[in-house]
Amino acid sequence: MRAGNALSLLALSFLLIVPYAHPETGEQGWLRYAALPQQAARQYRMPQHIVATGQSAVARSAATELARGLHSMLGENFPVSSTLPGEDSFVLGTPTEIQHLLPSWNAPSAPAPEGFSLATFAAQGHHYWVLAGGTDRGELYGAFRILELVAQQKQVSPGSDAPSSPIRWVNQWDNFDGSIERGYAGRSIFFDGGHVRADLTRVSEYGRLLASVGINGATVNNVNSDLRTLDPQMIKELARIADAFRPWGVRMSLSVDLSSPLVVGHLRTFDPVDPAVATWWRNKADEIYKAIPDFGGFVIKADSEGRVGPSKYGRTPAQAANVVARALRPHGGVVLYRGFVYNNHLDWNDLKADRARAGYDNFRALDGEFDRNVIIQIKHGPIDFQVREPVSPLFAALRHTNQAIELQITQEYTGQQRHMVFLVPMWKVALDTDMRAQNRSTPVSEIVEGKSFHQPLGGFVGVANVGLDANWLHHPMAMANLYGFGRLAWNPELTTRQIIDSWTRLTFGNDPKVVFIVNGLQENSWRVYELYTGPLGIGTLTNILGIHYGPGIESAERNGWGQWFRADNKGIGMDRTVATGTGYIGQYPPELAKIYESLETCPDSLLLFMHHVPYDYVLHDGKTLVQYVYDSHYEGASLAGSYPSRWKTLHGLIDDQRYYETLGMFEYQAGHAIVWRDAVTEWFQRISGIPDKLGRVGHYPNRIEAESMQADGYTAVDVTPWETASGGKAVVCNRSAPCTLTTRLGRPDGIYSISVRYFDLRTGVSQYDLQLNGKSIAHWAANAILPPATVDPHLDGSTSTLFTVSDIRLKSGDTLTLRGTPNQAEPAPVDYIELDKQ
Ligand code: GCV
Repeated sequence: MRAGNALSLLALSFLLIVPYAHPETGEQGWLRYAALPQQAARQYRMPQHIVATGQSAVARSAATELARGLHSMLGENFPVSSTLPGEDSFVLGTPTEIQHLLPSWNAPSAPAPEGFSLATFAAQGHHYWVLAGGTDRGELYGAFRILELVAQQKQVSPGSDAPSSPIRWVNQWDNFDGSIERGYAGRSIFFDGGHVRADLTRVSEYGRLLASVGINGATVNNVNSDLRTLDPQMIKELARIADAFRPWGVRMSLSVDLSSPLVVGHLRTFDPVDPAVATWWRNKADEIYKAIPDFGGFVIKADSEGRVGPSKYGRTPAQAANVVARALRPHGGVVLYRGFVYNNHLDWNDLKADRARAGYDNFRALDGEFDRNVIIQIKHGPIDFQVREPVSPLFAALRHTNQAIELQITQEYTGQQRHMVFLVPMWKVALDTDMRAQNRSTPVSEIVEGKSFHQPLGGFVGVANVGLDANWLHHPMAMANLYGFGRLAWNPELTTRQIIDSWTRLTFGNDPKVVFIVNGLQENSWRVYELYTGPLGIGTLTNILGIHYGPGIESAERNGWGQWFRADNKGIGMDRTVATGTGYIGQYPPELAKIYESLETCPDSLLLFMHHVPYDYVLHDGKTLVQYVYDSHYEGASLAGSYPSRWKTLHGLIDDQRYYETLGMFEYQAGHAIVWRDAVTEWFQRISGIPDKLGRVGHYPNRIEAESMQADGYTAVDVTPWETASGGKAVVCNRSAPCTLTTRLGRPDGIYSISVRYFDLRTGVSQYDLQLNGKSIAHWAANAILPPATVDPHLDGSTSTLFTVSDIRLKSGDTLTLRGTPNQAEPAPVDYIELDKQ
């Protein structure tokens, strides 16, 4: 594979498939570097030597990663040296370093600081592929780009690229005890038992994954920050994490509590305007930079959800952010001050109270008062990562302040990595929203890039919360969100299709059938999830007082959290209009406000976020609101129900480990989507008093309620909230011996699938045995690792689970028995059995 005189390496669409002999855990994410089919590999006529002109750890990573990836995919060895070997070579470095070795090479144009350019060059009878980075990070990003193209069997061509903005960070909400707030993939890769872990291998692997998509910063501890974070001993420990990230160009940063001068420094105050407080922050910054020279900066959550803040002293967020920023500034550090400041004790009886207003109300007046190294980190919507929200009006209100958009990769309100929800389409809607600030085009992406209002810093923050699970995020499909976040942060103009297509090829290979099915499943998954959870901008309709997972509709109402939708038996939705409501809509620039204010122009997808309307209100498509809720939930659950069979068409085309893991996830999701469907539709039917025109809601002819079966040992209990169990009831076995439920079937003879709806708690592992005419036909254990990560002892929409056995021949008069054996504090609970003719 000698280099030709150009980079025209064409190897598109080879249909040869490399058989999947080895099970894969998913730990490599999208960096699998699977061997290319020989015919495809042969098309890449590349130099076989890599020259690393730079000496930094990042420059070395660039060269060794390129060698590792090309070797793995193309099968040849790619030795790395620091001098020219007298043969065709890749040459990696900054322009100055490259010119030192190749004096006759002229840099095409200086790459942007973290950008790169790739060019060919011939000298002294050899061909060189010159990868020049604006910095060593740029080189690394260029090396990963070459590898990504080869892995997808795409052409590698000369050209250049650079990231959209300087801030491309992940946040991890990890606690020092090793738990992760809103983490759904195991324990922390950073911490355990109050300390930094001894073994940080996973941290370095995480750094590699992050770098491969251009992420350059990671805040490693929870924004609800441990008060010991800035303790001298802890800083020493934390420096080890920074060391592990450093070779990948990922700068570590920390979430800090504003009370640190008082709590850690033992001052008598943390008032930001007190000179002693300013000195304390300066000294602390000096101490940190001694231990961590490339430290990124601080993330600050203050005056929100129980965190203290400048309001304690009557000071503003700008005063608080600036005192910290001034301490970091000499070292090149930044402050990400979160715009997520709101009062969670709002008065439900006040019809003008509105949590969505908080970001704008708290920050708008401070525009221009923040120092140049302060960035306001703003969640993409004004509430809190619901399945659908409008963009925060704060983006358009800050015109003299750096901004970063905060996106949530961890699926707190979107299925907690037990449901497949590819979030890039949702993020694209936010980023592409044209705010029309100053009556001109100002899409959110350009605002946070700093382009719209000429701000020097800004960008993208993704709350990732990867954990120790081998595949990082638990659901194999969820890694597309981490990948997609990085790709969008680099270039927000990429399309959803471009992103998912690359991820699928890198993750599962280039087989056209695999690519077609996986792309299709992922691309529509947000829409599907929205269909069976929270419609029309109402919010996710999950239990907001619990773990934010299963349905729990009225938990949003009548409390101080302000996630209200103000339903009564006449209508539903928050009136946020200027005319009659909370006035929130008036926080948008006039052109956008006009669209949202009018029922005629407000998009249906945001209807209940912006307006209060009756249940028989007619949507733009001609359906009444309530009928839309019924139809969309049946449609969504049916689409989720199709995931297992669509996935099964890939059997043999994906390694068995990831195939079966994903299949199990899809089967679970299909069952849980029905819990959602039934809970939301029944709740709407009860409150509105308007029946489903198609007669589906509340009528389940194939269902046998557990409480109506003949019980031995089982007793009926009420389930709370009522809508999360069929008929509002379940049965439990409160004795140590097994209990049974029996029924005599009167169904027409035929082949059936039998589904058992039960509740899987973390408090024990109950056993279930399904018997037909006394003979066991299925046996399973309630041992799923469902959210919550903490023990939830409730029978509810979070623990409700479906087990299905297919291809069972039933005759009229058969006897069906379910035997449940409780275990520890799990009483083998059952909701219903459903028989569906196949
Ligand atoms: C880390 C939501 C989440 C909290 C999170 C908070 C935040 O309220 O439920 O777990 O706290 O957002 O973003 O600060």
